[in-house]
Amino acid sequence: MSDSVRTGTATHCPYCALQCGMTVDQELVVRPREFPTNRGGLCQKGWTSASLLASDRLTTPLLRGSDGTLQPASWDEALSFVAQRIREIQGESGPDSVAVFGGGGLTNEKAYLLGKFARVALKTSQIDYNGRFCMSAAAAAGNLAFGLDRGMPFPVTDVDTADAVLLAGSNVHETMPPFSQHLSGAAVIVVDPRRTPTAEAAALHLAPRPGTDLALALGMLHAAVVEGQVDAAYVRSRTTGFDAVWRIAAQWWPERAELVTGVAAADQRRAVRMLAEASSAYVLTARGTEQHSRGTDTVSGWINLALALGLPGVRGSGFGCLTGQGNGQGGREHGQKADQLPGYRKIDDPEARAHVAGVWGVSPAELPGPGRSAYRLLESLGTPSGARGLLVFGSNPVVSAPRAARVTDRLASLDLLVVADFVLSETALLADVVLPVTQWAEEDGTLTNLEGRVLLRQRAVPPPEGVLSDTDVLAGLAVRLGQPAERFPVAAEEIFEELRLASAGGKADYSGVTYARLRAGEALYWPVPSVDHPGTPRMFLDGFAFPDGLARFVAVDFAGPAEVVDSSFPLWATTGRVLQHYQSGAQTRRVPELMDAVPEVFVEVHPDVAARAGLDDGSLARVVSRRGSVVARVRFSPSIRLDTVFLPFHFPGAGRANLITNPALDPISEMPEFKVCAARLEVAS
Ligand SMILES: Nc1nc2c(c(=O)[nH]1)N[C@H]1C(S)=C(S)[C@@H](COP(=O)(O)OP(=O)(O)OC[C@H]3O[C@@H](n4cnc5c(=O)[nH]c(N)nc54)[C@H](O)[C@@H]3O)O[C@H]1N2
Ligand SMILES: Nc1nc2c(c(=O)[nH]1)N[C@H]1C(S)=C(S)[C@@H](COP(=O)(O)OP(=O)(O)OC[C@H]3O[C@@H](n4cnc5c(=O)[nH]c(N)nc54)[C@H](O)[C@@H]3O)O[C@H]1N2
Ligand code: SF4
Ligand SMILES: [Mo]
Repeated sequence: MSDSVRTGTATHCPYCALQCGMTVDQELVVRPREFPTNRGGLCQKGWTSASLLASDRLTTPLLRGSDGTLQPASWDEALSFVAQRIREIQGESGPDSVAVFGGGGLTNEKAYLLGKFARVALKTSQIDYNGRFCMSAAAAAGNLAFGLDRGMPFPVTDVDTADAVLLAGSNVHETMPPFSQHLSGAAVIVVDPRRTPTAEAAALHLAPRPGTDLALALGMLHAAVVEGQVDAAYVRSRTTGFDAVWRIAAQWWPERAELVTGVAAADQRRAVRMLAEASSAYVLTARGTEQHSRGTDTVSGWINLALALGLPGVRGSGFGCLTGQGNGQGGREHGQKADQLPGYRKIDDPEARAHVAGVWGVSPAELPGPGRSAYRLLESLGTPSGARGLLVFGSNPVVSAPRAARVTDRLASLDLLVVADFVLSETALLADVVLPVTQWAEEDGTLTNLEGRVLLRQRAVPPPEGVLSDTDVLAGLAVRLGQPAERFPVAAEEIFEELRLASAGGKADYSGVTYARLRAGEALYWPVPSVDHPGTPRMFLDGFAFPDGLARFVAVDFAGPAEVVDSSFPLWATTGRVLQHYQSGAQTRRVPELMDAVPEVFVEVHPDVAARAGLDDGSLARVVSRRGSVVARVRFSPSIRLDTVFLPFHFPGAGRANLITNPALDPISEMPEFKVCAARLEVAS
């Protein structure tokens, strides 16, 4: 037996952005591996991740037949059919009549090739991806304040030595369990309306009303100023714009913030003191604080607090956003976003267009401009101004998009829906063509984890017969659409070589990253502008990414959620995750151990609130919003706020939390308001 057979191939988990190190062997046994983010730990999803390699997956293309059912087809039939329909639709209605929807789970190579496929082979501007639903608000706020967006601009292991960490809207104990190791030395402050396992383990739990985090951040900034905790020398030498921010925060004395948020003024002051008195402190945000119709402003509020305390760009302290999907960071850098080209370049910047067009061998004028952001793209499908055809790679919007009933209706109205996936997801079930693709352990590719480190996920096992990689699919379609084959390489390393050139000189510069360096185990954090550059584990130590090197305070004020509660909808509903399920659940609902642990959707509700609605623990509730309703099992939670209920969004059909969510969009990032809507509880009949 060779060594690699016995110990398995070193690779990384298919799920979240922590990208825990693991090995996978020929028997499909997963073992944790020592890696800085997980230090030999894995969560239950990681341990069971090989299950889908063996069972309940697609191994043949499917075409919808004349009887309306999905029928097996050959690859040539399926790809030729798709190409033919694309030609017909675009011939009638123009290039933008075919759209593309990508995902933050795709490798860098796939995300890059998908963006190129859309702009060059389809010539469509209509491409966006599920990352818009994920960290887009934090990315926008990071760009505004620091001139650049790298979720954590420092290695995860830097947090190990922190004295205090504020987690705003993050439930890391369930969403990235091994990350908790990095918090063990710190006094942790958790901001979450629910008493999650993360809040339970914290030194201080602040439980604001959903959608009021910005008022809390303003109250805390006020407290910092009044109690003399602002780092005046830092504010003077490393930032600009404090005065305008203070003019707003001056009106947010903690007692006023308490009225809005429900967080005691004394606790606000205590939290600020903990951060200010720590010699090493971090403020980290996640989806709880970001997925709001004022998500960017809210993150700006936390950044303003961090800047006032002198944390960002200082060794041993900092501000960061905990990116979520496996390649949530890389997925937003290489051009599957409506307004971007590779290297985190803007698609409307003439220099960026000229550079990327040069790498692609086309003229800059041929590249389309910016398209619609994710929800707008989905909502416009099948309407007179929207696309008639859609290709989905790496997302399951029937379950995960806001106002899911409307989105499902739009998808059903398409003339062509193509879904590449390895399982028959709820979105694939609606498709005209389903293309079965290889999975993580069956292919090579790079991902960029939550700390901006580029990782090589290596092929560990051969794919089953009948499946192709996403890159084969894109190349197969591109050639059938008249593109030269050499323009659409399929081998990951070959695509990466092109990505290096395309990203060179951009903000996210990968030109110095090579597979050889990654195979040799080098820890490469972008930017890596040349092959002899060591990478950039810590950004901003010498200055922020603006010509003057100064960070920007951004003047923001609290506005509250996009809808209000009233006598018909008296509660705030919020949504999120449980440990055992991943996202839309397309993958984890197919893993028996995970389904045994959490088999169905539930609604967390305070027993007193449930009683008032006539609901018992374990009974079925209908949670109703102004957009629809979801049926969920009642789970009593004596620690949740009396005005708040919580639902996980991992379940299909009538259990979709997104049947009730509000698609109100943040004007800056176009992030939907997943984390708060007005609702009521009824007994489900
Ligand atoms: N088990 C599991 N792990 C995952 C994932 C998964 O699906 N399952 N997905 C991955 C991905 S893509 C992501 S983006 C991350 C997400 O990771 P997290 O952001 O940690 O996950 P969420 O559960 O969406 O939201 C976190 C918390 O926000 C709270 N919250 C709700 N409303 C508010 C509010 O108004 N203010 C504040 N401060 N908090 C609020 C919720 O109660 C919840 O506990 O997880 C990654 N890891
Ligand atoms: N109510 C509510 N809704 C939410 C959220 C919330 O907190 N509350 N969170 C939002 C967030 S943060 C996110 S990230 C989204 C995620 O939601 P989705 O975009 O639906 O994410 P997944 O469920 O991971 O869907 C990925 C799909 O692609 C497939 N897939 C995985 N890898 C590949 C690949 O390499 N190639 C191809 N072709 N397919 C692949 C999987 O099998 C799965 O079917 O949900 C958002 N929706
Ligand atoms: S924490 Fe994330 S990367 Fe690690 S094992 Fe769990 S899902 Fe996989
Ligand atoms: Mo996410």
